[in-house]
Amino acid sequence: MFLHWGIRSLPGDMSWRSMGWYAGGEEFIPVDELKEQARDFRPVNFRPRDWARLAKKAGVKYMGLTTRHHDGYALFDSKVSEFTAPRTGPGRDLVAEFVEACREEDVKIGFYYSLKDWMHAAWFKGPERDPEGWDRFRDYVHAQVRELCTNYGKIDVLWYDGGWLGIDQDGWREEVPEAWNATALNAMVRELQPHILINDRSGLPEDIGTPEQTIPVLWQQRLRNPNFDPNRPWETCMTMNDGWFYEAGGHWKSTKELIVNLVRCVQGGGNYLLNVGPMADGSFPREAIDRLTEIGDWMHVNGESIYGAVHCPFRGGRAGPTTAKGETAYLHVTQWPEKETKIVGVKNRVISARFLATGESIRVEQDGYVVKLCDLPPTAPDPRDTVIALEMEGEPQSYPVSFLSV
Ligand code: FHN
Repeated sequence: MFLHWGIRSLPGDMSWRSMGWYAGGEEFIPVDELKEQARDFRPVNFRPRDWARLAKKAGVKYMGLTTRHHDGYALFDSKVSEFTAPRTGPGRDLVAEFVEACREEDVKIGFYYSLKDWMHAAWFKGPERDPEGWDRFRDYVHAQVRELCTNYGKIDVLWYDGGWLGIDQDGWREEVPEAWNATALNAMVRELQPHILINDRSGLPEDIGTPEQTIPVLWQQRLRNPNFDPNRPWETCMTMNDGWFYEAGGHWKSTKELIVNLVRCVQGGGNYLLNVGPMADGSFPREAIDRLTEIGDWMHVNGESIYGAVHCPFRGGRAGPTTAKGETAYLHVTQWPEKETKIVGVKNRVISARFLATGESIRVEQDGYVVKLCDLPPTAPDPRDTVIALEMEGEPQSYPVSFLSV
């Protein structure tokens, strides 16, 4: 679970003007106005234990919170900034409360940290035009990262963002690790947090790829980030509706779409970092609560096809995506075929088939590389995604489907 929360949760819509010049933010928010808005940030309904309980019920394994986003407002106590939740507004260290709740619920902890900070004019000028100002700004960034990695115990993921200094000729973001002295920064992080996972947005590959709002498929190399490598750990970060921060209304993805996205991430060998934008008072939007609760119900009986599962070598055809674990293949039927469905390209023998949620057996016929699942009920047992488990003789294998004709 990704959590975008802070003073940018106040407007409740995405109309709030951005200072991000790259986003075409013509209407800039004067710094004084931004600081004034921070005084309205009153998280009176912030109950991080409730966040963690709902996340855990949804099957979430780790939660990443925006400790400081581009607007410069830190949810944690910092010796190098007054623009923080403990000193401006709530008078609380919200990151400390978040960390404690995650530990109480045994959910792993991720810190999102934006390298970019609109409160520092040097960021807008850049290292070339303001080398001295940039050095001071970079020292501020290093100091805050050190605070995050020192003051809150064991942290599992450090999720940088906002490291780009410009946009290259192809429209890709130019993340310049030298500008952040990222090698030294991440060496410090690993010294303080030896087991931590660091994402690729300080400009160095580090441990995790971070495709955004898109789910990579194995053969697709060039995504939002030309450095993306599908053969190393990655997670797709994605909004549940249209915005990262709280936005009333807008288009909310259905629970089915979110479950299918999760399956497609696992099918591609990655994780799904699904975002929630809590309201400024700290409560979750009803739409997010409903979707997380439904995802949890689905995960409760189908989690076996997700946790520790990987890419399945054969596809599910029109029925839907597939995942695999050990000697079991999982067909995620998202387009219900009525009576029967075929899987093509299966190289080894299918021993049995069953509905994963209920254990009910399914009659299966296999003729060479074609497997037919027969006598299926007329309607989908789970219209979001009905998972069928195929017990195989050995780990699932496939023929190169392109050489097969059915
Ligand atoms: O501008 C941010 C955005 O608000 C959000 O934090 C995403 C999450 O990956 N990152 C940037 C846009 O790519």
